[in-house]
Amino acid sequence: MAQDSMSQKRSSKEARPKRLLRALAREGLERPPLWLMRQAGRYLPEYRALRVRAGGFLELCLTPELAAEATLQPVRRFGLDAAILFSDILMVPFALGQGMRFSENEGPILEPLDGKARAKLGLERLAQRLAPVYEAIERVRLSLAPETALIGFVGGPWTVASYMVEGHTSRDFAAVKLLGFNEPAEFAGLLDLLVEASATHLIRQVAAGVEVLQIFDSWAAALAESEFDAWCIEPIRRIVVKVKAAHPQVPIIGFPRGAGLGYKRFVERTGVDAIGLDPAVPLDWAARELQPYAALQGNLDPLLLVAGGEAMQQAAERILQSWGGGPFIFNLGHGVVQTTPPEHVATLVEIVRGWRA
Ligand code: 1CP
Repeated sequence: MAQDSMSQKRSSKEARPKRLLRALAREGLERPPLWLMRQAGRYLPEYRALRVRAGGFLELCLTPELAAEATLQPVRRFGLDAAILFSDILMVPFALGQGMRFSENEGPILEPLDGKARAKLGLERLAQRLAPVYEAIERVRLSLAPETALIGFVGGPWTVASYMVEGHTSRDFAAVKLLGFNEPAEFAGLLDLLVEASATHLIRQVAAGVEVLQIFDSWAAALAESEFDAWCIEPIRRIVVKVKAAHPQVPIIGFPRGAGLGYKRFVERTGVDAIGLDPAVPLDWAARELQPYAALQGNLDPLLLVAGGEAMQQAAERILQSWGGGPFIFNLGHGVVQTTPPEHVATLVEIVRGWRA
């Protein structure tokens, strides 16, 4: 009898659609789903151990068993509503044939993209080079709880192009902007290649088992209005069209970080289902101007998660009050930073779980 009611309970739980998918379908929920950008990574001791085992970051991304384990670690520890595939936005340039390495201290270092290196880039080996990523997705799906959604992703073409052209993290984006201003046809060709590669990679991630997609345009704030339209909005709009043609049911979250007033045009023109917002976005403005058209995602300052305590609690509650009545996904306004105490993440999960609209 007890056994019976337990299995009944379990099957009714399995039948309930995942909370993240419900928010993305713009259902009103009693509490929002919660996941965190960069929820896997070096602030977790179990991740640091895994990275040592892998020998390097690229090796970790390209060994399906280990990438699946890194994906599952934060979900296991905190019980979040979604897992995000452990991978990187720079897997696309890697798969296009640009040499790269990840240094412990300097971050990504990419092969200089001179004429010769640029001519070498191509889509031919994309599927083969990214096969371990799709295998990692299949593995994650096998061990993920039925209520947890799996998110796949790519970088926005502008952000990925910035790493490809600059060769590393940039402060001023001088090389990539000057390529765009001085050699517009050449730069348009690079963005076209990235649109094609990114759409293909997203479509394959869905085929392997991801249920939600996010496009990270992390450096959108560096662009003036007309370049924001041409280099951020337009390539992402084209990716959304291609992905929706193949998988109309899969929701897409856009994250043009730091877009300011441009978030509104981004939502209107790209066709994304949800919009990721950085910590600087005013809560009332987003509720009024964006939430009627797209689910909101964000926007707690990642340093408040480092600080914890009252400051974090009050900020989290302000966000919940402002956005929790409509379609909303609780998240940070950018990724978890390395100095974050894991206990603060557990506290944040309790705050969001305990809140009611
Ligand atoms: O040393 C290490 O262990 C590597 C650190 C690390 C990690 C954990 C890198 C190198 N990438 C990742 C994983 C990662 N990157 C994920 C999956 C894990 C998760 O979210 O839980 C995702 C979604 C990304 C996306 C990513 N990579 C972005 C977009 C999001 C953002 O933070 O703006 C960007 C810009 C990158 C580039 C990148 N990868 C890694 C580094 C150090 C960088 C450079 C970051 C920078 O330029 O500031």
